[in-house]
Amino acid sequence: MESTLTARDRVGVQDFVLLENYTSEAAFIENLRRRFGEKLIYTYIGSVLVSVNPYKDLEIYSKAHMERYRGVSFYEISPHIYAVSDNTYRAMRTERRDQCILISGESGAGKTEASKKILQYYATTCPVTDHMSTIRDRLLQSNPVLEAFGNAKTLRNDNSSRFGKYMDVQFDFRGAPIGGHILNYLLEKSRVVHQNHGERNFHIFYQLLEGGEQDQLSKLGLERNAQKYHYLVKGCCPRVSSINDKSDWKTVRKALTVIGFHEEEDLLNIIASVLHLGNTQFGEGEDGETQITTEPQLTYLSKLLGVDGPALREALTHKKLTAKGEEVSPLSFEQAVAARDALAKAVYGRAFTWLVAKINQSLAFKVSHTSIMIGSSSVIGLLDIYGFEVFQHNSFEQFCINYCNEKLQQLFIKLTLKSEQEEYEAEGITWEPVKYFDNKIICDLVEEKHKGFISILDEECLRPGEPSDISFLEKLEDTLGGHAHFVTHKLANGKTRKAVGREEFRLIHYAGEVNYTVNGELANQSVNSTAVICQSDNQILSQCFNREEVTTQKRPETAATQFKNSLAKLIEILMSKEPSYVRCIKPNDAKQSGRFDEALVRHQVKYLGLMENLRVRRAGFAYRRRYEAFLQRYKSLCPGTWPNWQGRLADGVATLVQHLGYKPEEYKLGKTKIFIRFPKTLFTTEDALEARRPALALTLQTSWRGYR
Ligand code: AD9
Ligand code: MG
Repeated sequence: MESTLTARDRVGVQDFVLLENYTSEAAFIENLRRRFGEKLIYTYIGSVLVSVNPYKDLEIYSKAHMERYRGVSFYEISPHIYAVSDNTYRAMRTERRDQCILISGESGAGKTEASKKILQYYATTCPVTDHMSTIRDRLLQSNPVLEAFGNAKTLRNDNSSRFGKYMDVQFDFRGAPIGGHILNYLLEKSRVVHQNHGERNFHIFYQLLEGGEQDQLSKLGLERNAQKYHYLVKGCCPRVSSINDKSDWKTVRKALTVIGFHEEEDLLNIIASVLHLGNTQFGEGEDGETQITTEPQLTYLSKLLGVDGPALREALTHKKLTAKGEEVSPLSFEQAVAARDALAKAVYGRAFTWLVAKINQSLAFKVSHTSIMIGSSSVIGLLDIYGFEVFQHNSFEQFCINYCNEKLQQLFIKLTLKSEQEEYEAEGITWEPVKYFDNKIICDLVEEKHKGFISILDEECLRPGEPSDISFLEKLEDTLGGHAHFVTHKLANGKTRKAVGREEFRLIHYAGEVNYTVNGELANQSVNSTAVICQSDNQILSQCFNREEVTTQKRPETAATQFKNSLAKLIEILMSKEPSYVRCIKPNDAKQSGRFDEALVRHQVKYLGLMENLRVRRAGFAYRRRYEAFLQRYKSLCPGTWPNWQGRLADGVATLVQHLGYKPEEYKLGKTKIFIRFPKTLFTTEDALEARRPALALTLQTSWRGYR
């Protein structure tokens, strides 16, 4: 018994539902810390996996590890991302129900690594035939390509995903991967033209300059020196010690080949054109009008973008006053710079979306190969999406990210409560209502028709004349002034502690308070449709920009509405599947192994809503287990059930718990499972078992067990 206690004390419990003091945040964090200290980075909250980034290779992802988790019951073995992968896969196959794995956490917490590990698990353990090996390779190779174009070095993560990603992996009736589909969300386009100190632009630019062949670069008019490009040096760190741009370039090229990519020249032209746009400078001509002062750049640009030089010059220095462009007026210097940056962002952003579509084509399930399988395939979706963000200055991008997190939290609450309730009902056990904060009120505040934040924003953008940030803020105050979760400078009186600036509004999110700046909010809403690019003879650009959207009289949707709609679709997709959750935590801000910064972890436990999660999960009962498994494990503790119970399973369990002295208030017997209210009861039984079988205690010592 002594050794068990020591092991439990040392490595904590592997399922938080077994914490004695489950409402205590301190106990929660202490359990995480102990396990992290023992290099046990995974812990469950029921079926939710909590993962702490170790910032070093732990050698727990080998093929042998994968094999250990194959077909093994979730709670029989220490927590692992492979346990979630395998459990999800088996649920898909046995229940024939689509699954999804939702991975969340803040930047650098390990979401993308987790999603890659899941994909690798399927690629390695699922059955494949020759044809399918192509799909499997493409699924794996889509990652380096998307990361090159969509990831960047930030202060928080050297390989930070600057877009949200949802990926469906499709399996046939034999459980082999046969296709995939990716949805991308909100690429951080502002990074194309600006980076904060210590950050970089998207990896692909540096990869091309470092790894591209000399004649390739010459053709593109580029020099092998990132310092030469304005768009690449704003963060003052073109090189990063953890990144090898040259070898990454090779990896990306290879991945593009596997995906079956043929438009490489056009793609390179686009990357290079963004760099030339960044180096395009303006000055004042003799007539006082703004003009381009860097002629060579313009020549390259016209060639790379495949558009007429004079038309491009005009687009960068003049604005159209009529839809057809018969009348134009010159842009000021600042306006020309803004037009140039907007063009760079639009070109890059749309090329990224095009790339995703291209990858989707190559991952598409081909009917001709295996038409008999149609209708019997199932899907596992992987969601790797940005966690809650709070910076010194929060803009529209943070607003969208945090709104997305509100929606996912809402989904989580709904589905977790629902599945708990359903299980109790199925087992014939009375459901005891759980107290929790329902964040629907905040989702409504953002998205409700006519009176929600996004509706007000749309209305303001559609108003004739120049939309103004101030009038927008006033409108928000008029409509949302009485809302408990909305605050502005004027409305602050006592609702919150922190100050709100005059150009800010504050939302009180489920995870905390965030001030957002409205500065430029409205200007950012117009979805760029740049007429000049519609004439491009670059294959990719001509598909990304079409004439129709320029000539149409209809106002395009605002970026906020587009995001809201894409989010609604995502929620619909997720709702139609059975979810599993991976919650990632970053142990320190220094990207160092072995360091556990309690304050930082506490903050994330709060923002991920983990205490709430635990409370819901522990409502009523800490532990539940199917009769046969319970009996199998503990039958040796009771002469009546040892060596084998011959009668009904429920009677066997009743005999066993009676012998063990369980009090009526400590447990309930359902139709197929036993429910135990307190961890203590289980611990006593476990201790008794280990006293009988010390050898078992030794083998399991490093991962103190938590059974369900
Ligand atoms: V962001 O929101 O895209 O900025 P992520 O995706 O949450 O972020 P990522 O998966 O990229 O973080 O992890 C950051 C870094 O942590 C990785 O580059 C690895 O160096 C490190 N990491 C993450 N998970 C693991 C792991 N399981 N084992 C070892 C890890 N290292
Ligand atoms: Mg990521």
